[in-house]
Amino acid sequence: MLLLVVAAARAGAAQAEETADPGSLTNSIGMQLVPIRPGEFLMGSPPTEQPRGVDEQRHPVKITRAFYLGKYEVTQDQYERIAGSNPSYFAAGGGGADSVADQDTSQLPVETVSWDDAVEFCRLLSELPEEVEAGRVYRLPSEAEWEYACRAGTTTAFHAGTALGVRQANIDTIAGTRTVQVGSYAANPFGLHDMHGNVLEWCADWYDAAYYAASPREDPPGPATGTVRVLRGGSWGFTASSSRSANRFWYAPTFRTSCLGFRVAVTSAEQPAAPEPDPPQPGEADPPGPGEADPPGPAAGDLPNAVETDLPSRTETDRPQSAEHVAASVVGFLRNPT
Ligand SMILES: [Ca+2]
Repeated sequence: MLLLVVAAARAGAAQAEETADPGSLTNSIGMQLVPIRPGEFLMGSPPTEQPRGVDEQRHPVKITRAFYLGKYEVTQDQYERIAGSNPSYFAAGGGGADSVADQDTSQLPVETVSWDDAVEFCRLLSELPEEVEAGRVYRLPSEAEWEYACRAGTTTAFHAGTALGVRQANIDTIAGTRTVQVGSYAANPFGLHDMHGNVLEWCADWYDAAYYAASPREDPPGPATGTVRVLRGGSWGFTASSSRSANRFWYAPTFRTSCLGFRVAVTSAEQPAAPEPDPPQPGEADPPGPGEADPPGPAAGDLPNAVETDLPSRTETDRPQSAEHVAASVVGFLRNPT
């Protein structure tokens, strides 16, 4: 009987975590992390994807090191437990408290955090004794890691396809006026939630519009210097096009608004194991190799060897998201006077 109860409980847990990867881990504060395995992909967008920025030149990138990435954006509860405070606008005591008065805000993503705040959170989390013992050093994902994980083998404008609707992500709509609980929308093929929408996510890199033209093909680390840091994925205050997998944003590392949050990455001693390939079937002439059992992506032989050059002749100031970018910034400032 006990076995049946345990089995039933496990079945229930499996149902609740239908996207869980068998190689995922849960850290000492209950944060779930998904293994991201090495692979190649085309970073940026094709010229046919509109609207797009001139900084999205599509080029091949190889991620050579396995890492873990937060299954969800960092929550207000997690942030407060580690940093000792909750700066969020959509929280009791925050400027947007009225709009979440009846909500449990602990599982909303933390926002109104700067790049500096996010990096400090990673440092403090890494110093927890349990995390030190496990050899987990937390950091922000690189811009390339973020897009690789967001695309999860897809080549369309969004991991969910060529368009993004309000049933798929928390993006700007008449109804979408605030953050929502992390994981409220379906995960991408890697099991990651809210890569599109909810809060924009800080990446480790400095931003440089011209970086893709000269970046290394393997594990590009971002420019050596800069004045603004990269953010990815759009937010509740931005329209769908700003959530495109290739879309790039930037803000000063000290900037905070209610649209900005983050998720953590970790390169761990507990390296994700490669999935077991399916056993070859009788009569199968060319069984898949281990690499092919990984999430789908363009084969190395399909990757062009150079940055695509047939870019639209628009200037930086023509970025299609500029108007809403500025609008959301203004909204953020108005809602979060600092
Ligand atoms: Ca997000």
